[in-house]
Amino acid sequence: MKIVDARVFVCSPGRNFVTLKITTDEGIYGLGDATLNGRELAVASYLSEHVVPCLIGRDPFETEDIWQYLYRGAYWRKGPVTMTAISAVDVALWDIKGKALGQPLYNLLGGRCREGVTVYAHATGRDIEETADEVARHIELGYRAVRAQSGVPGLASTYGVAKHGGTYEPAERGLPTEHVWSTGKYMRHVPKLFEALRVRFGDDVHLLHDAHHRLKPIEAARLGRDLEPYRLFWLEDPTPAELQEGFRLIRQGTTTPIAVGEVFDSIWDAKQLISEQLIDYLRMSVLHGGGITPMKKAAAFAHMYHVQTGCHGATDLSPITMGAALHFDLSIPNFGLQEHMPHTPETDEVFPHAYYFENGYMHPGDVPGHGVDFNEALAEKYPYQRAYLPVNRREDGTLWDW
Ligand code: CS2
Ligand code: MG
Repeated sequence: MKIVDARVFVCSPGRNFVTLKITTDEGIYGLGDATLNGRELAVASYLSEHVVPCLIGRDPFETEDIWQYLYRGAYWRKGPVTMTAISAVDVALWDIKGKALGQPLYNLLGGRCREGVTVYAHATGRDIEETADEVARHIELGYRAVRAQSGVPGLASTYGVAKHGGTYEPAERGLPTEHVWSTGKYMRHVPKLFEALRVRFGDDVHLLHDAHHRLKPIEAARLGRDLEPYRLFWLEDPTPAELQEGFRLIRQGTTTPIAVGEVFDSIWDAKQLISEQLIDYLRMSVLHGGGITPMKKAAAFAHMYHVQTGCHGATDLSPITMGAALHFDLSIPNFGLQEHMPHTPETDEVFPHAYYFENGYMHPGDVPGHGVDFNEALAEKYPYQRAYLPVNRREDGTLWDW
């Protein structure tokens, strides 16, 4: 079997997505997600201009060698643009492999390790009460785990909370909006949110929170300790993770479990975090983490240190990534939890898929490959529109992490 064509599609059914379609001489095609929120065209160009010419004529079954070729053969390694592009190729090739062998992807990755993939939903609100009502709604829908993010008194906006209610979509068309941030206001507020949630919902539902890279390690230790009475399933991205040893300060200060990694594009970004057991969940995804090939290796390394996976699954990762991630989640021994932000109906129409939600679990479906398709004609009706993630500044104007 040979690769005879590879095309990149950029569309915007409600938000921007980049999709790679690789076609073989036997007519089988595979699909990969190449979406990098706010930098979509960089990945599209990297693929079209530099990667696609090298794929034509290759055997799509040679996933390992093609991955090594694209990673080490480029000389310039790592980085979100490069690794998202490589991910798209890798996932598309695994999709082809599954289709050619007539097997759902999970059977090529080790087979089922569990009945279904436990997912967590997003509950957001402008205040504690609105957020608690959203937690209640998602528990009603059957979710066993809910991430709670609420507005912070004294701040006009904060991460994870839609300005006017409804679902949260951080990328905005036009130039980046600027948000104002106060660590003090935030840290005083969050424990009150989780105290209210535990009083209303008791201890059974798993509660999570995303600090979104905004604290210094010692502040993260303090917040983790203040949240201990509410037994969070995890506190996510407590601090920017370039300084991996910085997480020692967090570990020394709290037993609240830590989840990190959605912005990582290589296991090297997490090696010390894992080997020193500074984190409990690795959030790397098959989209930004280089694809299924490296993620299997990352999960195996994490497993040695009691670290479980907690793959990123926001709406800026397309249904192709959700599909591929569910096959990955189902087939590894140290799966922890999968993020599930349902896409909009127009997105689901462009990306028809076999996966489904039932009773708090997601199931990838059993069709060959990853089970997600791409409606090219429909995608054309949603042309790309440049959009950016917001920028954050402290109250004195200092640029801060968003
Ligand atoms: C967030 C993401 O889902 C999460 O945990 O951190 O929504 C993140 O803000 C977006 O993926 C950025 O594009
Ligand atoms: Mg996050």
